[in-house]
Amino acid sequence: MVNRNALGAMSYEPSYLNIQPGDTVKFIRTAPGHNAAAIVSMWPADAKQYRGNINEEIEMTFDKAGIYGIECTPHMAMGMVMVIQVGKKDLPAIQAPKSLPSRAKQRIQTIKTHYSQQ
Ligand SMILES: [Cu+2]
Repeated sequence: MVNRNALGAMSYEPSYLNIQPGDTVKFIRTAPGHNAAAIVSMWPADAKQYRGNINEEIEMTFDKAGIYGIECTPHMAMGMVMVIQVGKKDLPAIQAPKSLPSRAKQRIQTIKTHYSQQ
């Protein structure tokens, strides 16, 4: 959770992870005032949802393949979101729900472009 990176202000570094079922991700606080929580509308319906408190270095374990959106609750409207893809890397499959704030949708598009080039 950082205040700025290559993708812009208020970001996760990295903003995209491709991991395998059973992997655990720990969110590290490098700047204060952020959290990491499930974007409910961008989360597999039957997967465990997590909601970290502000400044909490939460660990999330992903047992099911799928696409998981993570939000910083206070900065979601500023576009502070990231995507974890469990299973095969498939950036075109990532779709931002229409209900997300516009800057969050823009960030997800930026993530898809940025991480397709890696
Ligand atoms: Cu934040």
